[in-house]
Amino acid sequence: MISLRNACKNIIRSASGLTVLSVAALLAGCGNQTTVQTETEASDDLISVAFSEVGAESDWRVANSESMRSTFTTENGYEFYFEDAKGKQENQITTLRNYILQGVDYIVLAPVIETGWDEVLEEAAEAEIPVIVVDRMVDVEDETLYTAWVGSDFKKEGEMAVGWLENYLEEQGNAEGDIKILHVIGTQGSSAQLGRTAGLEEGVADHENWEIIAQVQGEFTQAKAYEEVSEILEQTKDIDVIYCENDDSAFGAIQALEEAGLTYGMDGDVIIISFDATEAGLTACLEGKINLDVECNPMHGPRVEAIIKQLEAGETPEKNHYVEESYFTPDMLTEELIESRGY
Ligand code: GZL
Repeated sequence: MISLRNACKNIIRSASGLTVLSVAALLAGCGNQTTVQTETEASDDLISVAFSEVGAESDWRVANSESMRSTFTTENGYEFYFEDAKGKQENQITTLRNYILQGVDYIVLAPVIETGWDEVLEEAAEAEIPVIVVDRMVDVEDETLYTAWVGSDFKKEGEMAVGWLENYLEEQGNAEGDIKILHVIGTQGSSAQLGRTAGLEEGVADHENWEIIAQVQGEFTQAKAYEEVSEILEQTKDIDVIYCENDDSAFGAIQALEEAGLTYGMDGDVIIISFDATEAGLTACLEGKINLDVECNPMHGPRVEAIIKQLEAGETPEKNHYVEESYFTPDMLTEELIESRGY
């Protein structure tokens, strides 16, 4: 007796070369109709890796998707499936269910937020499909529901920013002055937001002269951050620091500051702190528009592949794989360094 998954898998395997839709028609007998986007040909001896991505909300996210695509190629021995959830958890859950029905070998999940994954991860476990979580974390009752996680220590990123701000204010002879901080939050409930926010809020709690005057939802996008910061600037221009939880929202804040006639960056009145250290972010930093850009490395493709290779070899990978990260200020940067980083 073969499991439903293996029956579906056998249909898929024998359907190599068919279009996804015709494969879907074959799968119809396996349950609800499903269509999944394959980015490589189906083949019997390829390892099928199915990735559910958050979206394309930022330069960081685009680089993250590209790292996965360029790793899981046919030439490297993979059949790669990719779905962009457009920032919606319900889309990711539907995608995961399609992957389970498809009978893929591995699921890779970049979860938009931490909660709400228990049920679908239990379904993946019942189908005996290992799930590797990348970037943000999942908060589940039973941590055996995912095989491994690869990503950043987001609270440490926030702590790096706070430590830099302490030193910078000291150097500027402003360690004791009142510091008014506008906090541009990333996607609410995402690990990156939770960690970077915790780092800042603990830093503010440790400095009685630091104050968060407002927390606005930047949602990791330039457009939303611009909209929210513009609204705040209509109420007050008495701001010393804007703490943006990614580069795209920093660009939105900068756009709003320029329209309000305020100066910012190395030679301006408002200190700009950002995260991600993407090419665009580091270029703005080199130009002195961003005072600090904390690195958050999106190149998870090779890291996920290393885990899959261990699993294929019957080895047990570490559960959590933290990426080593640093930060950048204008004086640390050159065009060559930025060019060399690959994202
Ligand atoms: C961080 C990642 C965040 C980035 C944003 O690992 O989850 O999501 O900081 C992206 O640019 O949108």
